[in-house]
Amino acid sequence: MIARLIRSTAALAAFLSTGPALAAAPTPWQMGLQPAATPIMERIAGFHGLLLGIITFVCLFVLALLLYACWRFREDRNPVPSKQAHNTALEIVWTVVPVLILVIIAVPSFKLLYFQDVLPKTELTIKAIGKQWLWSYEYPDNGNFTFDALALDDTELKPGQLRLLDTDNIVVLPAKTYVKVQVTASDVLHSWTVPAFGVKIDAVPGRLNEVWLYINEPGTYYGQCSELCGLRHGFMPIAVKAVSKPEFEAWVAEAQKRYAKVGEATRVAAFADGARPTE
Ligand SMILES: [Cu+2]
Repeated sequence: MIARLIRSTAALAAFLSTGPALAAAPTPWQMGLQPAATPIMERIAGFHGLLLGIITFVCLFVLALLLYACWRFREDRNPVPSKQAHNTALEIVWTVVPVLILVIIAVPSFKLLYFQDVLPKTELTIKAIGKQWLWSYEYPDNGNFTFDALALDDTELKPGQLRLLDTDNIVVLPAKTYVKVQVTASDVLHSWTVPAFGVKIDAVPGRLNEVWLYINEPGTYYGQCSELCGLRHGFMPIAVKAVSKPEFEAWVAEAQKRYAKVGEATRVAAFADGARPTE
């Protein structure tokens, strides 16, 4: 137990000392949500805090009532039970108070829902396509190149790379930019999910879903397919690297040379030897 505590404290210290260019990934013994990297996630975290406050208050209040009733109406203190079955005032209160609590929750909830749903004017569009079991990405605004991002095998991991989270090709996006992510699938349902972005959107074959991102700070952010999609569902991670705009332009110039255009036969350099992952 103490060893666990020390380990988790060390993990937390290591995590906190990574500075602003943080890797938003799950950490051992993590409590709570990953640090928010977008305005959407900041609001989700705030709303989560509000709900946690309300539910804590409700639970403590009900517990206190139960304990009081057990003590106040125990047999030796209250030998003759009351026959009363109705109390109009009390019934109005216990109907109206929960309704008020729901209204207090509903207002910020709907505001957040529309904040997520209504796309602001975006400066860049990318497309994520879920496939069994990898993600393909397209950059239609930057020369329409495309690449696949596959999970790294345990033997391929370099120091610092995260098992089941890092991919062979990484999605690079500019920070401090409004980005539209179009999400679809080519076979079954998948879900493009990055917790630090507050994004979880289904990838549905034959349908184009949209979500927007504004990544506050450069860093590497991780997520995973979050719709049970088959045998290797747990092996199609999402790795997004947010960089400054000049760095993004430099990466685009290089990516245009390295990756195929949409519609061309895909160059699969990483698997030139035919060693596709076993399915
Ligand atoms: Cu999937």
